[in-house]
Amino acid sequence: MEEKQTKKVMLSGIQPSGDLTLGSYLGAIKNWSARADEFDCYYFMADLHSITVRQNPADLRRRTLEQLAQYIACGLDPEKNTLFVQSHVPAHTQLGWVLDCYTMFGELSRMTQFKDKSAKNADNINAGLFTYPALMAADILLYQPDYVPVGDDQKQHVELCRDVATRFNNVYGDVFKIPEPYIPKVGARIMSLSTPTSKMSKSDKDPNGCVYLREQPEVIARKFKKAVTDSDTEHCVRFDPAEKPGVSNLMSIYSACTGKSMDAIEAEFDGKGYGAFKPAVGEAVIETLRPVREESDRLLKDKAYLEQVYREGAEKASYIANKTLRKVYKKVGFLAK
Ligand code: ATP
Ligand code: LTN
Repeated sequence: MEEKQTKKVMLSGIQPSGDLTLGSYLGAIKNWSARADEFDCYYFMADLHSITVRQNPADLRRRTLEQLAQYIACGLDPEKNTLFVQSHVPAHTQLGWVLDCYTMFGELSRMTQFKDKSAKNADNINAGLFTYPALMAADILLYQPDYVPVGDDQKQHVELCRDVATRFNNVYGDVFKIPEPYIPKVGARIMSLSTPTSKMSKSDKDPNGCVYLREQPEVIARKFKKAVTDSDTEHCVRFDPAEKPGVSNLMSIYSACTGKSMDAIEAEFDGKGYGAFKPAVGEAVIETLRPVREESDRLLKDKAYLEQVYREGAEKASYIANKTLRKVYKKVGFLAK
């Protein structure tokens, strides 16, 4: 008898807390779109997560829709991927509460993102910011994914999710699949162009450090010409993240955009110095992002289409998520309706 082939599952999300950056594209989204045929894929706009930091409501709404347009423009075909808004699927908050009760205070206290964000938002260290990884674990576990494609900074949260799922399974049997983080070899941590020792981040106050997906080519070119390189005297293009963080970051970006190896890049710019290298990286980025900008601009003119995508997405996502939620509710002992 022929066996039914079930595809492996991939899932990830990004907070609509700012405009998407080259970092989130190379670290995460690029990997999402490459695997749509092989996997059953779920990608969402993590709006519930984004209110852990104060947001302007109108901006949040606009960015959530823009983010959906950019997901599609990056190559996520809504026919092959389930694209949805996190707050449209109530199972996330429902399972989030249950997992709050299976996540330890000590575990949450160790999360680097919590420490970083509470330092940056000292006047608003709210409970949501603290328990955020338990909600993220719920986002993931509802869909029983095999892989969670994220950048390096999210690895700690995926590991916590695995620990919470294992703890739950140890009590109640095999309820959750234990997922693996899926992190790219090049581009897992793109650094700021102006401060190459800190991560490029969409909520960064310095706009020169960050390249946004929908930015105009002239602006991108200018940012790369101004990118901080290193104050060493050799002025050569060599990959050495400890000694030459600025140049090494630009090399990672160039490699991720062109597919060239570090050796090939060193050879290409041998004897040419930073003056030739920086504009070349800018050009490679402009060409990588051009189709994303053009296609997302086009999609944003068709609001009805985008609405249809997120409504259908929420329906498909809810169906799967509610199956897991029902099982969890039953296991923990909630009386059936
Ligand atoms: P925020 O500033 O709001 O914290 P962010 O710019 O750091 O946001 P996220 O929304 O946290 O980005 O991340 C979206 C996805 O992109 C995550 O999977 C994250 O790991 C990845 N990512 C974000 N920034 C980078 C980066 N600089 N390099 C590689 N991957 C990144
Ligand atoms: N925490 C992530 C966004 C996020 C996520 C998820 C990623 C929320 N839920 C589930 C993967 C899977 C961030 O801040 N980048």
